[in-house]
Amino acid sequence: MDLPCTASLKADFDRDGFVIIRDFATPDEVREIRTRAEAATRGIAREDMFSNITKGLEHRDGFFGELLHNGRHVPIVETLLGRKPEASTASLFTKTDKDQEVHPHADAVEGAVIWIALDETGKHNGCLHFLKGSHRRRAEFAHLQAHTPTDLSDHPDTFEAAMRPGDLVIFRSSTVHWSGPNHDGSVRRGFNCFYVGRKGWEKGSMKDWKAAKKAKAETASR
Ligand SMILES: O=C(O)CCC(=O)C(=O)O
Repeated sequence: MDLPCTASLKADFDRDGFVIIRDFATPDEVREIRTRAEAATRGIAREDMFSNITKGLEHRDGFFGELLHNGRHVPIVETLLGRKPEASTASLFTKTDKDQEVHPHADAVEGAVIWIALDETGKHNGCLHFLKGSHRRRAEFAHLQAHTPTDLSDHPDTFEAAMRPGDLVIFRSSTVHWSGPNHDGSVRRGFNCFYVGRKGWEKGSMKDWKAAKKAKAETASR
């Protein structure tokens, strides 16, 4: 992976509210995330419209805790946000049901999200879409909700984020995003980490996670 120059990444992130870094994760990394995420989510049944989303992967497999807190993307997120991101959770987003949609919404006012494509994704199978610059027009889009349909397909600032396995998108939590239906039923998985963007990274969840990891290791060695 050739990392684009930090200054241009930051300029794009500040202007659009998201950046895509192509080929960020290697094929081996993608394979490991896929295999572990499938194992960690096996047997989980949910019936609601967000049954395709499994949060809390870091509690199911320490590998995801490492990625969430220490993944190679973390220093990039810090540079783009301009401060230490505070890790919230690691998740798997699938689209197994053809009708599953995540309607246009923003996740939060502060923070950032990373989403790594684990499969090829385009309009045909419900790729992510972003509304460029919407993080700077929060009041205008504050009414949007992930469970309420809003058609922004003809909006001039809509960006269709077609991605290949290993591509990474980093977006501000305040950037409006959505994903449409999976028209062709092909497998479409994304690995995502949420960061809340507050100060106190070392004092907050990182410390809790390290303590939980240590306690687990001590229990296992008894
Ligand atoms: O993967 C998707 O379909 C939606 C992702 C999303 O809404 C998010 O990562 O916040």
